[in-house]
Amino acid sequence: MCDTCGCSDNEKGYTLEKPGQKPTNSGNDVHDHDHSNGHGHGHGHGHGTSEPILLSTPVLSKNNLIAERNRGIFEAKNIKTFNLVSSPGSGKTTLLEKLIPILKKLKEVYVIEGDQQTTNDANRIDQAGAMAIQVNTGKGCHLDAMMIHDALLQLKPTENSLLFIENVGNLVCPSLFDLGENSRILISSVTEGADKPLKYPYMFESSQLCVINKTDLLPYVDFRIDQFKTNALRVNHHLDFVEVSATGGQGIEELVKWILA
Ligand SMILES: Nc1nc2c(ncn2[C@@H]2O[C@H](COP(=O)(O)OP(=O)(O)OP(=O)(O)O)[C@@H](O)[C@H]2O)c(=O)[nH]1
Ligand SMILES: [Zn+2]
Ligand SMILES: [Zn+2]
Repeated sequence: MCDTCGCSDNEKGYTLEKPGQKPTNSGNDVHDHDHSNGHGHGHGHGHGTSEPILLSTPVLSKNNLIAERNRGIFEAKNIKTFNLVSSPGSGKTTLLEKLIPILKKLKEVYVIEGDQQTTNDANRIDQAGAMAIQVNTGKGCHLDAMMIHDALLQLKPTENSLLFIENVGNLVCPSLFDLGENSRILISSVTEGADKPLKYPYMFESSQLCVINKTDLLPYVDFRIDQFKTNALRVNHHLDFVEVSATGGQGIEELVKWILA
């Protein structure tokens, strides 16, 4: 997690940006230095310590309080919320591009996009026809509940809608941060290897659905789906699976059913 990188202490070091609009700067530019000097530190304090900061308890309990507030908003407005987590490039945005035109026929769809930099993904979602807002986390490697809370104030999702949160591509830190979502969907592509559930157990443990993506590439990669599932079930025996090809469209209907169930 962030014990050494200190990114959990990233208070207000992020920006919010809607496609075609100027970013809302959170004001506090705490990221004017890098970590290449070999010591871990939280942001917003001096460099006088070489001790890694143990952030877990206070940072996570503060996050959990705000996540509960988000959950209350979602429940009150009957907004079904999904936190999409994965390693970089597993196909989260491509999947959303496929899902949006289908889901839009049934409900309003909103997307909060999380990346360290760029509005590329929010622009892609905008093109796909859903309302999107981009959260740029700067050096932070995950979204937290406060970022979602702030993004909601701008996005203003309507009652009975669907909200997808595309987390920062990272199989480690996002697992620790409850955003107030209904479900966590982990996307794992066949190019990543069947051992990922064992290497990154917390993410698999904390997810409800695992989407196995890029199945069109199965003939070209050494990936055994049965082995992957066995590994994932060892970590979380409640985990559901849907096998898809986001680019080809196979399995998307089954994924839609899971989302609407
Ligand atoms: N062959 C194949 N390629 C895919 C599939 N899904 C996504 N890709 C490709 O994988 C690359 C990454 O896809 P993205 O949708 O940008 O992945 P992402 O998870 O949103 O990436 P980050 O937001 O950067 O973490 C792109 O070149 C996609 O075209 C798939 O089902 N099959
Ligand atoms: Zn981190
Ligand atoms: Zn993406």
